Amino acid sequence: VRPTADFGWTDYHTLDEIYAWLDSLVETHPGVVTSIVGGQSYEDRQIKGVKVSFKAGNPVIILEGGIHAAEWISSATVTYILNKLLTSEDPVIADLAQSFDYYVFPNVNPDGYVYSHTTDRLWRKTRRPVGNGCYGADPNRNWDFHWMEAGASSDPCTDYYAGEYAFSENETRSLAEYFKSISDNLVGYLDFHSYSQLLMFPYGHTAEHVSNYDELLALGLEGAAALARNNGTQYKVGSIYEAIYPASGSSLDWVRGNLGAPYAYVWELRDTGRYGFLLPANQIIDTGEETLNSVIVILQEAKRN
Ligand code: ING
Ligand code: ZN
Repeated sequence: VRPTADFGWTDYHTLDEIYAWLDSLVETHPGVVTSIVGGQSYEDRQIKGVKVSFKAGNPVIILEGGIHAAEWISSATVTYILNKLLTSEDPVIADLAQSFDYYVFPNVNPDGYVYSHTTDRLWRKTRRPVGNGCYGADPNRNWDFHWMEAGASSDPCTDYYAGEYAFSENETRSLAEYFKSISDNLVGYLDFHSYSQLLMFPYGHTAEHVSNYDELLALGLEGAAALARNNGTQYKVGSIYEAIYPASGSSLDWVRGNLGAPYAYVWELRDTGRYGFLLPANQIIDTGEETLNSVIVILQEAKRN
């Protein structure tokens, strides 16, 4: 397992490597980084994360990655941003690092992530046997908020299987409990998927606008402009329902609908289909850097309010 200094962002990492790196941060940033467990998977792996807190009582931001196993750039981008929060000498980033308590989970679907490394590179779901000889529910359709109302399937053999009932999956059920436990001062939820180059916000289950739709749209457009600055990468901005497709039972809708996080965003990272889920590792750093630019814009606004 690679030590921290060599973690690098030039290759995608295995789950064990990412978890070892998270553990190493506790040693390299004592008093700032603590190890946290957000939940448990069907195959009994931890949903491991870290909390970054420079001072007590800050408002809370959650970063979620890897809910879909195939989307490796999601986990890589979350670790990239986490590393910058801890090490950047840019005063803007250092200030944002100190202004919030961050709960960071690069791999909220660990069984799926392992399976995508060992067996099926394009695997999306969890890994529980769910009937008809098929495996896994879509962990981004299984949350208990307008569950199974739109853009989800009741067929266990499809990629968009919502599960037998809301929170039927260990991963989503345990993670939701954890999120509730840290939700007192929750202001932001930043979620990362791939691919399509979209920056989106709730809701996915309905075309109806969330209460701060206008602000989320305007801020999203500012974020997308900042994202384009380095490499010209173009993003579209809108609600999930409008920008991609109806989708209910997602973590983003649940966090917004149940916990009320005002700044809830999801990135569909690079690219637009040339490589799709198989984004080459030599694009991780550029993706991380441009995405961080948009994250900064959103966090600065969250800090002002
Ligand atoms: N896209 C996401 C999906 O779960 C999404 C889009 C994100 C929907 C967040 C709802 C909430 O379908 C991919 N590629 O997984
Ligand atoms: Zn996804």
